[in-house]
Amino acid sequence: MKLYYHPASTVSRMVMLFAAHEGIALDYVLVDLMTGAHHAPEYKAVNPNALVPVLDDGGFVLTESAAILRYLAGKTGSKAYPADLRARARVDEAMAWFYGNYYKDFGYGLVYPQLFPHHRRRTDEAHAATIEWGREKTQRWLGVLDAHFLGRGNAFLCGDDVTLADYVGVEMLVMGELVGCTFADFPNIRAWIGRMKALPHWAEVHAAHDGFVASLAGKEFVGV
Ligand SMILES: N[C@@H](CCC(=O)N[C@@H](CS)C(=O)NCC(=O)O)C(=O)O
Repeated sequence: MKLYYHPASTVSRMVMLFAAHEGIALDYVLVDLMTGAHHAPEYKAVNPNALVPVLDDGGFVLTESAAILRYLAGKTGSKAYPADLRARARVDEAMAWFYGNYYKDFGYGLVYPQLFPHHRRRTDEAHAATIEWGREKTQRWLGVLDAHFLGRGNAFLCGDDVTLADYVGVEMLVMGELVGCTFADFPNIRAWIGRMKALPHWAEVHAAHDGFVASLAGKEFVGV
């Protein structure tokens, strides 16, 4: 199986870390987002969205990180995506929460506008208002994450075992390290991130991310 990916991509890393934990052998095909390789016609023939990641399992081409994670978990029978209907529904619920609620405000409201020129708003005032909005909404979501998902004495989002929701969630949070987020007001979140970081393969999967974070050290950002 091939995975088209970029190592600094949040949604690529979810799949990379899960695959590493499950011992799933993937042939990694680098799509260099920094040079615009994802806009090349050859890549758009693979994924017309011009985004990573993409899984190619013997010609079965699958986009969307959530679908890829579920497909790989199904293929290996991973307990990270439990077979029990209600346990699986909890994992789906948490995954949907991150993609639908959290990411839009945190990623598109707070992180990306501060990092990428094409996310910059047209005026300074509009730009500052976007970031303030993103920060406020993010604070609210983090409160829910800290108290509701992680506030029941559970080690991971859906209980005491790592599930697909943890791979999704933790990558969406550590992305914030790029703009100096420490989640200082949210002890359960910090502890959970620590537990995820202590799992095997974290360092190798996050080498590019860590380098990106280090390259931004000393810059002024608004974080949470
Ligand atoms: N919904 C997609 C999102 C994919 C996505 O946004 N990928 C980013 C990397 S994190 C990308 O390829 N960005 C390239 C660009 O925006 O030009 C998924 O979950 O797989």
